[in-house]
This record gives sequence, C-alpha cells and structure tokens, in this order.
Amino acid sequence: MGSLEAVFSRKRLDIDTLEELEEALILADLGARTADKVLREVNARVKDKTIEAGDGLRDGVIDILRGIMAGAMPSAAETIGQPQPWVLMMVGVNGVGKTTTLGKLAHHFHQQGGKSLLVAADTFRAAAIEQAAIWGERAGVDVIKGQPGGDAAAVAFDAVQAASARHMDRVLIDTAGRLHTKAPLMEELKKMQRVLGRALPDAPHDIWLVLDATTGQNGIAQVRQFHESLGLTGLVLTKLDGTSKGGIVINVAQEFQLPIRYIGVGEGVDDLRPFDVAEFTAALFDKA
Ligand SMILES: Nc1nc2c(ncn2[C@@H]2O[C@H](COP(=O)(O)OP(=O)(O)OP(=O)(O)O)[C@@H](O)[C@H]2O)c(=O)[nH]1
Ligand SMILES: [Mg+2]
Repeated sequence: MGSLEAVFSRKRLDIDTLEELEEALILADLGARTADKVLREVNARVKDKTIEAGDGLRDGVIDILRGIMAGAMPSAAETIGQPQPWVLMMVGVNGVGKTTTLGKLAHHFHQQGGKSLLVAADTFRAAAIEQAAIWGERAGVDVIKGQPGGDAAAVAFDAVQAASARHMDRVLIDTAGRLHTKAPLMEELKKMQRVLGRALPDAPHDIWLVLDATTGQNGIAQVRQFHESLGLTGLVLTKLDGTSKGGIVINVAQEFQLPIRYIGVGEGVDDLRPFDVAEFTAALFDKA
C-alpha cells in the first residue's frame, strides 16, 4: 500500500499521477480490470472537478470501489442459518483457516442460541479431526468425528441425518484441504455435496470458500476451481489481522459475483466479523 500513499501525497492530478494510481491499485491485488474501472471513473470525476488530489483522491477511490463492490455482491446475511437444519460446507486449499473459521462460527452461533453440530469430515489427517473436536469443545457445541482415512461424505451424511432427527439448527461441515489443482479433493467434495442432498433435500444450503488474505492473485485460481466444481455461495476472508489488507477480494467479487460472508481477524474464538463493504474499503486505504 506504500505506493498508494505516494499517489495520495501528490499535489496534482496529472497523467503521471493517474498512471501511478493504476499501477498502485494493481500492486494492491485489485486486478487490472478493477484498476481500469477505477481509473475511468477517476478520470470522469477529474473532468467534472468532483475529485481532487490528496485525500480527495483517496476518498474518491474508496467511494468508487464501494460502488463496484456493492454492485458485485448480492446482498448477504438474511439467509445465513436458514432453513432448519441449515447445512454449511466449508471448503478451501490447505492452511487457509477452514477449521478455525468453523470453530469461530460454531461459537458465534452458540451465542446466538439454537443447536449447532460441528462435523469433523476432514478424514485426510487424524490431527485435523482432533483440531475440530477441540474447537467444538471451546465453542460448546456437539461434534461428530470421522475416522482417519474414512469416507468423508459418509461422515457428513450421517451427521446431517442425526441433526435432522435431533432437530438441530445448524450443521457445520469441516472438509479436508489440499491443493485445488488436485482432482481427488474436488471429486471427494463433489461426492459429499451429492450425498448431502440425499440426506436432506437442498443440502448443503451453503458452500463457502475460505481465502487467505495473504494469498495474492493465486486466490483467483482457487475461487475459479472451487466455484466451477461446486458452485460456491460465498467467501470467507481470513488472516486480515496480518500484513495483507485483502485487496484480492475486490478482484474476486468483480470476477465471480460472490458475496463475502465473514472475515477472520485473528486466531481466537471471537476473531470473526461479518463482512462490511464500507469498513473494508476504508481499511484498504487506511493511512499506515
Ligand atoms: N492470524 C490469523 N490466523 C488465522 C486466521 N484464521 C486461521 N488462522 C491460522 O491459520 C492456521 C491454519 O488454520 P486452519 O484452520 O487449521 O486451516 P485449515 O484450512 O483448516 O487447514 P487444513 O485443514 O490443513 O487444510 C492456524 O494456525 C490458524 O490459527 C486468522 O483470521 N488470522
Ligand atoms: Mg482444517
């Protein structure tokens, strides 16, 4: 974001400054297409004299990006947790924060009331099952565990049936993470998706992809792959407490029209926030 600060400190909005702005936006992971859109709008506003150099330019860019994000994202929130039981599959490549985010979500839902079930369907690693169980305990929700090496789809199926029988409200399914380029993972997730529909019509109701904010442009490839295979319904952006401001999701939102549901801002149980376009775009251009 340093190069953006340099642009915002220019006294004049000449061609050089605008070119620097475009480059800086691309460097901030917003993508060439978004940068181009912003530039065209900034140009129009410069002509109208409705934008000025310095903080005027910063506020103008924030305003333009808000418009772009709002247009790209179907309105969120109301359907989260509906119907009963609501079944969520959390997917993503390894290490992005799927299990942690589910643990935080379980806690969040537990505080809201109603009964949630955390499903440790990452049978790929024994440690992953334990990790999910620990989060379940921390959140105060029930956990259904798979067997290491077992059939992840079968675990998810049983869990949804049990949740239906026990009139539970939410089923939160943790899945294994591997490289998105590895076919077996996609096949395994597609199978889980199919099998869930047999346990409960319309399940899974949501499939959210977890993206690590520090990923950069590779995030686009991850979204494309998972979206093509599974038909995602939302995104979660994690690790926003680190150095990255997550400019990548502006690019992603434009390209795929997917809503960002939550953001992760730390490793603790309370470090989950609903996504807020206004807050996010302002933070993106915060003075360092
Ligand atoms: N700082 C920070 N760390 C996070 C956040 N979310 C997750 N982490 C950390 O990222 C690491 C990986 O998190 P996991 O939840 O295990 O990731 P995963 O996607 O389940 O990983 P696999 O199951 O191996 O695919 C852990 O050390 C988490 O504590 C976040 O929002 N901020
Ligand atoms: Mg995990």
